[in-house]
Amino acid sequence: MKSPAITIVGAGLVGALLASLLAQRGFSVTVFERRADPRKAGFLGGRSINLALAERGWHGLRLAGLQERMQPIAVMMRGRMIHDLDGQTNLQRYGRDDSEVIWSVNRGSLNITLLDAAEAAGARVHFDQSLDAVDWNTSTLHLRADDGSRREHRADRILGCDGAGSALRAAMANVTDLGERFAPLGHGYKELEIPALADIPTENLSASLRLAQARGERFAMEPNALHIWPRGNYMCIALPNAEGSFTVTLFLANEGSPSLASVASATEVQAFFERDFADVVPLIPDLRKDYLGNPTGLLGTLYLDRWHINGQALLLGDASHAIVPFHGQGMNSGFEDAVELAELLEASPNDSAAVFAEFERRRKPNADAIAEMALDNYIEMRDRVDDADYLLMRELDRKLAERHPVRWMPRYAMVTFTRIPYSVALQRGKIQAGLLRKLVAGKSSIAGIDLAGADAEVVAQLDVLPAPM
Ligand code: FAD
Ligand code: 8R5
Repeated sequence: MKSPAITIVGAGLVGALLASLLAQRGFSVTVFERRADPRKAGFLGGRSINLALAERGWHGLRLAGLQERMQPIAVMMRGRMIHDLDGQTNLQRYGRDDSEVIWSVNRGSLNITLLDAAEAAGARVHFDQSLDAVDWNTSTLHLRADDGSRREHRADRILGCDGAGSALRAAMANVTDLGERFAPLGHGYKELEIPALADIPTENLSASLRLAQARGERFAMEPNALHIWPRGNYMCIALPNAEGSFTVTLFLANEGSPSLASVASATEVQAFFERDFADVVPLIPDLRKDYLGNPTGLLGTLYLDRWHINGQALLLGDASHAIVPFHGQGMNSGFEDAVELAELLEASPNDSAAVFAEFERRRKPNADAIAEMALDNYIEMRDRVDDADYLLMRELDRKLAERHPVRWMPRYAMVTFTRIPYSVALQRGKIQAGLLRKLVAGKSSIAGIDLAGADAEVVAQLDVLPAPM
């Protein structure tokens, strides 16, 4: 039997994984990617950008046979390292032990690993091919290369993995109302770099970091953590890179004070960081240059009512549900899309109309749920992590999880360490948060809380968790 043909637009993280999973299952896969081949063009040069990989992401990589290749180059992040205003730090563990952690991986290395696997599985990936338009009557993609040359490609089934600015989505919107809505967050971000310890001028370093540098240590801060500088309405975070540097991201309102608009000159940047992030200033030798030279990142949530047109085209990953970054789940949720779609297509290879409709039916509630939880987590990270009643709730959350391992799981853990559907995590999280709020009201320590009374409520309000996946 001839293998059904599938065309994928975009060989970013989701497109490359999906190409692997479908080629493995015997589909004839063709991919068109706008950028040059990162294996040739030196994607790894320039800035080091990293991503947090969690269980949903690892699951996709495992199915593509890539866990062994990524694990050695991933840096474990055990928890949040909170940096307060006077430079004190405190680690809040994400999970119970080192089996419940997240991993920092380099985007370039991950993309290359995924592309190698897709090609090894038989997918044909064409680089420097940008989707321009689609002729829906003849199901033909119109593609263009950088030198202006054009190409047409007949494609009966088109999968759009071309990211938040999807060209396929725009082409679909020409013929169908997708119910598209973009909700801007009102905050943007700037990326900065803490170089590897060897590359930081010695005169910037404290006595103990000078010793560490002399000993040849790689990192200027604790490597096995996601660092957070929570400052109320804004924050910085930093993720470690395997070679010893950290990528720092400042998240800040677009307008108002302070804001990306008000912190705009070299002097303002220096003064703002010295006031709010003093401990990290000496570790970012190019602070002003990074801030003024790097583009401002845009943040918001993309919602669509429809992800597909009949059996012809389907959007997945950021193309259909771009979200704010604060749960570190954009790629993770996109990988979950790729796995679910590959499984549905494998089961019904010749009924793409039914598969696309079923995919949307299953995934849309989960996409909406993680979009909402990602927005919540901004408030938690920037404002709540260092406050007393939050810390008490967190302690009780963990205590109840210990007392009721089959019923209670902190929402962060459901999202990050399991494949429990996001919509279930959201719904159970609401019940748990309601109980937590009630139990800690007026209390200042766990000793004052009636745990036996809490136990009864937990059993009454929460079913047994879905089986571990
Ligand atoms: P992309 O990875 O954006 O890939 C889209 C691809 O389509 C690109 O290769 C692009 O060149 C190509 N393309 C675009 N237009 C066309 C066209 N017209 N024709 C052909 N090809 C085209 N997620 C996490 O889970 N954890 C994190 O810690 C995390 N950190 C992030 C940090 C940063 C700085 C950013 C920006 C995002 C982060 N995300 C994170 C989100 C994550 O990057 C995205 O959710 C994920 O990359 C989505 O994958 P995708 O394949 O849908 O889109
Ligand atoms: N994305 C992340 C988390 C949750 C951390 C926690 C948060 C940077 C543009 Cl902001 C952010 C998380 O709750 O303690 N896990 O992974 C990744 C995050 O931001 C990424 C690096 C980012 C888009 C810039």
